[in-house]
Amino acid sequence: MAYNTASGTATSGADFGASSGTLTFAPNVTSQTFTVAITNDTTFEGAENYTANLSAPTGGATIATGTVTTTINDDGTGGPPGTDNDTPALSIADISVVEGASAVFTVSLSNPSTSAVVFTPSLANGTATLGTDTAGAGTLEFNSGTVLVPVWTAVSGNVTIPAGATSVQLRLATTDDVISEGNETFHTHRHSGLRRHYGCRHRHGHHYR
Ligand SMILES: [Ca+2]
Ligand SMILES: [Ca+2]
Ligand SMILES: [Ca+2]
Ligand SMILES: [Ca+2]
Repeated sequence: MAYNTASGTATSGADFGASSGTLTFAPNVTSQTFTVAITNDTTFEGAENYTANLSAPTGGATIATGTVTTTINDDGTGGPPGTDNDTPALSIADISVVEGASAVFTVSLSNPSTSAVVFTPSLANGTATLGTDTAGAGTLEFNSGTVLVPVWTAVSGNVTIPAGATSVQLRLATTDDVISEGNETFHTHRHSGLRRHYGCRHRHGHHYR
């Protein structure tokens, strides 16, 4: 009996190794196995599937179930023998800026995704007061260009990290006053993605008088 694999939403040769051959059942033997190698990459793809198919039986056998579908999970729900998890997690790093300069934050993804990742940034006072020590929270911008050639665009609710990208920059101007205030902080929050929940982590932006 012949067997082979075929792409479904998973791609043969990329997400799994193509497998084909012939299974021979010796007299009185009732089962045989074949193996399909699954590729472990670091990109989040979500569940994908392929099929394994049987054909051309000999010796008078017929095929009862000739096709099985296998689903490949990469979100930690795959179960034994592994719990591979490529689910991207968002993080944002602390920065310091000189008063009067713009605070530029980088929001990073732990893993690239084949889908766009959408999140909602928000700002909160630390010892710095939004709108006084910084520009108003409504003036937060994101970089819709590249790091080398930035295109600063006003944030209107959500920010999208395109499929395949692993970071986006946010920018907020700080206010250059003549008052000695010491070092001040404010917080950038990034809230849940629309596609899945990423949790919320707070980071501080510092600016120096
Ligand atoms: Ca894939
Ligand atoms: Ca894959
Ligand atoms: Ca993986
Ligand atoms: Ca993957």
